[in-house]
Amino acid sequence: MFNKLTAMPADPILGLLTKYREDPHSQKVDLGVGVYKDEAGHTPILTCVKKAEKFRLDTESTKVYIGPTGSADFNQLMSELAFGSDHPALLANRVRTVSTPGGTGALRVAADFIKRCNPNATLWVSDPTWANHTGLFEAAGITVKTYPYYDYDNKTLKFDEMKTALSSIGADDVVLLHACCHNPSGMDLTNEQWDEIIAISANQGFTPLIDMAYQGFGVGVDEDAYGVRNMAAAVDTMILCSSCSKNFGLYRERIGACTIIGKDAARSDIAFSVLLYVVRCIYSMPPAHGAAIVETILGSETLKQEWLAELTEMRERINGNRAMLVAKLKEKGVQQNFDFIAEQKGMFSFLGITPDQVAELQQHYSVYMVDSSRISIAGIGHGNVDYLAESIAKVIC
Ligand code: PLP
Ligand code: TYF
Repeated sequence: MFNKLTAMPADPILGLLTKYREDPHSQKVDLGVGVYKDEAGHTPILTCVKKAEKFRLDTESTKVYIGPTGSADFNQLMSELAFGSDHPALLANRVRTVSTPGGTGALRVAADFIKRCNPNATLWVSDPTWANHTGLFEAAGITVKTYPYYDYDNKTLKFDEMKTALSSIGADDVVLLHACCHNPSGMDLTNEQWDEIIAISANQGFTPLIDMAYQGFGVGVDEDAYGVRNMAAAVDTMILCSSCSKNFGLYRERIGACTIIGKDAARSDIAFSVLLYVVRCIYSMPPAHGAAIVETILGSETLKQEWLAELTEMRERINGNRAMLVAKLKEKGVQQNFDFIAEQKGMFSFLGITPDQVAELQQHYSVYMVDSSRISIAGIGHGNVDYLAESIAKVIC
């Protein structure tokens, strides 16, 4: 049965982590996988999460099946977090949400749902996009194509080309947009650019699928949802895939949400029944523990304030790292302009160096990043930034 199989390549991002762990170098630097790390290089459990977990442990009375939608409270609080509690789509009862196993689960549910809406739909993703997007949607039998996005030469957006490409996409297709903290480029749309993309989406009639894996990591919880909120107010149909992995630090609990918005309440109900059918066919029901933590936090004003403070601390550390790396590179005599790193948002930026230079950094200096030269900014700290900047300077100068 298994004899005809040929080996698949390992996940290039997660594979780096294994290599890094096995490297004995005392000054090794991990800029690979996108997880938040503190100054000590540790990914801590948020204090608000610990408190919520203790509360659940003390009060939980059953582990009975939760049903395919997951927790109704979690779903409601997550859609309010994404859209704001008084959003017109919520008030018009057009929003339907299911809890999912992480943002990845939300994307896979969305993929199978799209396949049922239109088996011939093409999904358009930014060039570049998160490495898993393509595989996830192709696994559901969806054709994936790209629209221009990041300008590697000028470290900016190919905004005019992006608009031209989106202006030729029709109502049968789906366009995937990153809500904020674009993975892998760190290059986000400004609010004014979002306004233009939203106008094109409404005009063309395609369905926007917004992937929000980093709400609160860019500018702030509300600011990062600008595109999500204004898109949802302007189009008839939309899909939102959210993740609680980064902003609640719940990576291994696997919790996220898939939200659909239909043209009116009746059509949203029909679409929701299909969404639930899709869920039943994949994993039946989502895990409950992560959702219980998030709903406890978002449902308590005190814990929510604590969460917002911890999220702000994570965001500010990352932004501080961006500025620190740029300053250190200058200090080490690097002539090349890296100012763009300080201006980009979220966990990632491309250094913009060649694959050979990436390999040299890994082999000679034990500095780990994805082949594309994407760096995970959270891996930088006061303790390693000198060594990191010196290593980069030696490789590129
Ligand atoms: N979407 C993007 C853009 C991501 O970077 C990630 C990775 O963290 C995900 C989705 C999936 O997140 P999760 O770990 O919740 O499955
Ligand atoms: O891009 C990243 O690094 C994060 C984490 O299969 C991640 O999104 C990477 C690979 C993967 C799942 C999550």
